[in-house]
Amino acid sequence: MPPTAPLLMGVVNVTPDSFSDGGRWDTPDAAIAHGRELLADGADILDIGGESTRPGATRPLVEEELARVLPVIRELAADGATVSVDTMRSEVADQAVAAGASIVNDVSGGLSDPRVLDVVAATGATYICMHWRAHSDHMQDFAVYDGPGGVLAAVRAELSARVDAAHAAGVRDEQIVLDPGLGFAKKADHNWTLLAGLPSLQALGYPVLVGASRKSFLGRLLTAPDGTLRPVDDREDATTALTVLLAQQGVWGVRVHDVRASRDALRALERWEEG
Ligand code: PMM
Repeated sequence: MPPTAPLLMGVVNVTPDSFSDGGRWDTPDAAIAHGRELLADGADILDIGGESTRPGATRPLVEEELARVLPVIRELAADGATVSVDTMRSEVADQAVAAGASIVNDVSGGLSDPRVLDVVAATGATYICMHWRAHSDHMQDFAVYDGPGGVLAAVRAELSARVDAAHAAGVRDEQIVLDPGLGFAKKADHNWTLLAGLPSLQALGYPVLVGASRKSFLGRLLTAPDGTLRPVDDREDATTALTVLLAQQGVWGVRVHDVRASRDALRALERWEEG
């Protein structure tokens, strides 16, 4: 039996400064229109975020983050979309769920604001718990994995500890999805090791979501002979190839910017598997 197709999570960054699409959808109307396009392209989930996590980013005020995401969540949830809020803040998670989000995507796995776990427990939202070590302004200082088993063993153990914290706050197993956090306190080779080692993370017993779309390890992979990294908006073919490979690994979800390309690729894979 081929694995079930992964859910496609389309990215709606309502930010002026995200690394891949910063500033393109930073008004509520533009973000809502973009979310609708992603739905038409075949997104299963819309991930709406108001804080950029690109390396070196500074954090918005909580009021700014709320003002960015709430109108977008309200409108897209009213359209019937499954909405995820990409936030590390309990106030934002709480108000986002009240506005119609059913998934809390916390890139800090509850480390930045542990009260996010209380909100998840109280609301029953699905919880995407990502591997994370530090805020973006200094996260690359923490891309060191010298212990036995290297990056894979460390990410596995640190995610496991976050699951324990979620349980302690009252979050149920059925709510939890794990994410290796590609690019967050990770060097390019760390990301490839994590991708190759996904079965070891899946063996923790939770669904897994992966966000590789347009990240800098793909830019590095596709470096030109003169040493120039492949630009962010030209990493789509590699991203789509990873969607297919991740589907074959049986992941629960793939977080992408270009939903149409990944949807087309998954259709081809599905048809292939039918024989
Ligand atoms: N990556 C980014 C933002 N949010 N959420 C999850 N769960 N996993 C990720 O890998 C992830 C994320 C950064 O990428 P972006 O700036 O393109 O949104």
